Amino acid sequence: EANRVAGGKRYFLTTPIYYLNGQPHIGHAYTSIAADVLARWKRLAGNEVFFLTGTDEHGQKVEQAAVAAGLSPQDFTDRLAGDFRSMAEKIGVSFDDFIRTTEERHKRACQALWERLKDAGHIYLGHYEGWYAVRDEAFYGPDEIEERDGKKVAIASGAPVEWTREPSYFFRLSAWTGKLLEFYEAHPDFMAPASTRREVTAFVKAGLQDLSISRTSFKWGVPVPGDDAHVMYVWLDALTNYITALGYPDTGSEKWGFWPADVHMVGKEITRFHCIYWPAFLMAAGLEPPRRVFANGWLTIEGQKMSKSLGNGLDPLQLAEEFGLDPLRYYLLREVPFGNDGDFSRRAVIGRLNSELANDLGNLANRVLALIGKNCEGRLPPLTAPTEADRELLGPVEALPAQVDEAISRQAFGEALERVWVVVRQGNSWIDAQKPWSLKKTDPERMAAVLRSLHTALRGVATVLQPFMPGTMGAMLDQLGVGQGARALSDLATPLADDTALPPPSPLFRKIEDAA
Ligand code: ME8
Repeated sequence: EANRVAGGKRYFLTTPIYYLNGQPHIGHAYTSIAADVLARWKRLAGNEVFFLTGTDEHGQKVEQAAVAAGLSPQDFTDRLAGDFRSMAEKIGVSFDDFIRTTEERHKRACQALWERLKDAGHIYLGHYEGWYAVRDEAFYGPDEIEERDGKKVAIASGAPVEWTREPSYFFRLSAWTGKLLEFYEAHPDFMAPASTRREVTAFVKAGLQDLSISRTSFKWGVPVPGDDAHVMYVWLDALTNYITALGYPDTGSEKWGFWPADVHMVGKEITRFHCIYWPAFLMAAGLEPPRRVFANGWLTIEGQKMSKSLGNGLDPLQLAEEFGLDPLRYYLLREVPFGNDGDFSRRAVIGRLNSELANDLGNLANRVLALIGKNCEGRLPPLTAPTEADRELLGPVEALPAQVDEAISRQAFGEALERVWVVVRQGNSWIDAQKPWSLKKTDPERMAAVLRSLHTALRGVATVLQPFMPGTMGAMLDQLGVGQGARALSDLATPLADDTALPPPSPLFRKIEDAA
């Protein structure tokens, strides 16, 4: 059956773990909301989902931020991790686990991975000399830095770099150049979008150097087993979070069955770590690499780069307050093809809220439900054999779950929404063509059948939109009389009982006047 969506699988997905060096902002919310839509969709399709998010708490950058705040790193990170966690909850991120890299389980996993790599001969002690950017927690080669205003900075990020010389353990990354290229070749879906795949492949083709994976110049990190003078490089520490959460090194557990990850959702600036270092570490440790890394593009705010000094508007909670959480979530995934760079603009949010949510969808639902309330005593009209006209409306509705699934499974969230809006717009022209309001006197049976078809269409639309707008679509399904236990994709095959009593409808979206 072409319209069926396959479920029943284990699905493991992650967000980046965010650095605790400042407050959460809309950029973090962007990746987390996209990952959340994917997690909710996979659950709706009947999969067993494990959705991981959390915070990256070690490293010099966090240590320096703690000092600047006048707190110990532990107190500082405890406080900020709470902010990140509560932000995630408030924007509807339905995580199954929230990992903090300062947890004991994580130290254990990092040290176990280290020992495994060491025992297998992938780690050696040398010493490091080179350019280090604290802000990026990354080393740069001489060709990757330049001078700006008399200061040496990393070309890619603009972060100031310092000449660093210290003893360091190294991971033999140079040995993985060929194996990584083979791996990319054999797994065309491993990296997306295409721009990421091209950039990462080109970088690896240029040849990889061994990677410094320990530091002695500060203490805020996971101690290297057997050599307390060193803490682990924060990216080795951070990437390990994805297996810590599955209980590593206990690979016999039930939870471990979620490895390899189905997708790591990340921002495009951290693809080098996820697409090169991470699979190399894993393969070296005899573990499977993740199935996929998807890199979202970079968000600007009203055409401006997001700056450290947080303007009010960048706080996702304030934006959710201003526009409603669900319109905000909808906008973020609708405005630009996911994977491209994009801009956050208040006018554009308001435009989409007013036209697509309030007019196209909200009004259609309200019109249909008001007509059922008025003309059918608030009871669902009986199911009848569909006419050709009904099939014109309902055929595309039935095809929606498979189409949306196909788009969401490759993280094409905007395409998924466009598919749904094709049906929503069609619903609007269909009701105008069928004119149920004028059938009451002439053909009440056909009026009832038309309203029933529209109800079926609205149920299909609300069901597939739940992952994007969980609160509002929950309310819409309430108004449609769809019980809590009948909201999965598979429930769409079972029609609602005739005569189901529907509550009085109320508007789903609140329009906003555009001040500009
Ligand atoms: O990099 N546009 O953490 P981080 C789009 N701790 N996405 C944005 C964004 C923007 N303007 N700003 C932030 C780290 N993001 C590491 C990750 S993972 C093992 C360790 C999102 O706090 C995007 O997903 O700097 C980006 O990759 C992430 O936040 C960076 O968060």
